[in-house]
Amino acid sequence: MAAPSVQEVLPPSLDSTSQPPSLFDGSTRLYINYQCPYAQRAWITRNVKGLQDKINLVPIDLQNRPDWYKEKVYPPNKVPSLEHNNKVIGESLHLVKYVDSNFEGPSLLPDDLEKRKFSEKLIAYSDTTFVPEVYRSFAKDARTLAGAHFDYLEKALHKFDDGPFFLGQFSQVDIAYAPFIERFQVFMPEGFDYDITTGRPKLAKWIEEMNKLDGYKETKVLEQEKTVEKLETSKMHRQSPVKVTGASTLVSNM
Ligand SMILES: N[C@@H](CCC(=O)N[C@@H](CS)C(=O)NCC(=O)O)C(=O)O
Repeated sequence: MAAPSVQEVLPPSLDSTSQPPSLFDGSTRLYINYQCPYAQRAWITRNVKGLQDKINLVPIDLQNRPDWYKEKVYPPNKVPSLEHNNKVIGESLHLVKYVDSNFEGPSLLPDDLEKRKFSEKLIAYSDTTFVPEVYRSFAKDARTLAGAHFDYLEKALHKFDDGPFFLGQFSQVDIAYAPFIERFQVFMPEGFDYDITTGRPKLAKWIEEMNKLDGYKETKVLEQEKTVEKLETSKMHRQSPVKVTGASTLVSNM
């Protein structure tokens, strides 16, 4: 029987009063924010590849950012970014690919060429179309406009039937979508009385299967909130716990 996984103790967020870590000392650091869906992509990748001991998490309080983050770590001043081999790189989709190909752990892309081609199409669709269009729809007719994009995903999930994930088996594609679907699934019923899984059995199954993955579950803000909140409070941090259940949180930090 597999040993039960030990849940990682999450570090508290660093803010404007915090000293930087000892930068460029050979450690690999993933700068994130606990509420950021883009950062979550890189965080999931690190976890599912079993790199918890190789890549240190450095959470940043985006509302009260330390100056050194922009000045010394990542001038675009966004998360995620990865400090690795004396360089810092950013952009979540790039980081998912970078971590997958430059670190040990199971590969998150299949060898099959057709699947690889489809992965490129779906990963590109996530940030060029799915994420911006669904957010934009909140100001218009969300049920119809966003609905079309969930239909697109439902259809994509029908393409390979050798598993419940976008390429059959779990891959980079699932990581690209998970943080956003997680938020839309919570927010759309509340904001628009719209359940994204109704009439979309493949999407419902995908969510169910995603929620079985420890490496993903550990990044889910709703489930982590209490742990993080406790840590923040114990360190007397000023960052108030952020709920992911409201529209403001969905669009904040974007
Ligand atoms: N395209 C970027 C987006 C990253 C992003 O927008 N991150 C937000 C937090 S969710 C951020 O750092 N915002 C701070 C800012 O824009 O100043 C990526 O995919 O990594």
